[in-house]
Amino acid sequence: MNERRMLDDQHFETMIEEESICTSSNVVYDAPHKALYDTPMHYCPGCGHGVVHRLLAEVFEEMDIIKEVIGVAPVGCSVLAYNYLNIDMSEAAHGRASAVATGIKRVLPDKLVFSYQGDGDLAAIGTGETIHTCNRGENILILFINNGIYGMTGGQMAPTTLPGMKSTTSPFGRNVETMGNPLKITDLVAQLPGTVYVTRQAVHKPVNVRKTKKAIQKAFEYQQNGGKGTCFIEVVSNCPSNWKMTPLDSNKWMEENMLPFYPLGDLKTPSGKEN
Ligand SMILES: Cc1ncc(C[n+]2csc(CCOP(=O)(O)OP(=O)(O)O)c2C)c(N)n1
Ligand code: SF4
Ligand SMILES: [Mg+2]
Repeated sequence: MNERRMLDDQHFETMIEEESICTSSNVVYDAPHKALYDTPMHYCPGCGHGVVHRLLAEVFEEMDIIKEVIGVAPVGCSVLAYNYLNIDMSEAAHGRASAVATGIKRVLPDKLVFSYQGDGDLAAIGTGETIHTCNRGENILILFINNGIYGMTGGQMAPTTLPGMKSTTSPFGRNVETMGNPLKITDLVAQLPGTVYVTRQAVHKPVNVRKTKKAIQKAFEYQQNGGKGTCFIEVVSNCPSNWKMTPLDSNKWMEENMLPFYPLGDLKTPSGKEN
């Protein structure tokens, strides 16, 4: 038997082995096919947006609310969220997602409404809408993906950019003397009487992915049970492309630099118990 033939036989055996293992009865983890379209996402490898989309889809399927949820997509990298989530969705002009979500919820109070927004969208262009939506206590979920940068437009400084953090508009690092302090908008909305559940999570590790999913689920459960105000979930995330790091390095950097500044955990819960 020549060497080539031996390799072919080995390859064949491996294939047979894989075929007998990869059967539908052996599947332990699969994509949420009902709530997520089976299409490639445009997000960069390692970007947190894709993980959060998946979590949303899992929650929709598990809570059986696919037909009841309405999402509002922002302007930013997640502008195309409606191409991935198989639910009713609307697009909003830059920063206005929570205002659009307010309108939808008021017209269709039985629907479960959420906005999905980046930090530039929510904490810069839409600061006014965010604060007033939360202060009015609209019964919606605001899902806020904070990667500390304007991802879509090429990595400009955002209100959430850390002190000393480099961006295309702060190439020597953010100088708070001239560029101002980063805005901890989640801490701010937690102080408003209209918010009922405010939490800060992440998706860089399995344990954090699970906690974020739990938070999303809780927020929809509160809304389903009548809701007593705005739910606000910040997900501290990464932007490997504009941070100019590998996905792995970006998660490490995020943990070492973003999390001390934006600590994870509940800031406000309906029961008043924070963790
Ligand atoms: C009124 C207005 N200002 C600016 C822009 C340009 N713009 C599009 S996306 C974006 C940044 C989005 O950043 P972020 O919300 O943090 O989302 P990310 O891409 O980081 O997820 C900007 C400034 C615009 N489309 N409309
Ligand atoms: S540019 Fe950044 S935020 Fe946008 S998809 Fe790529 S990694 Fe994600
Ligand atoms: Mg951003």
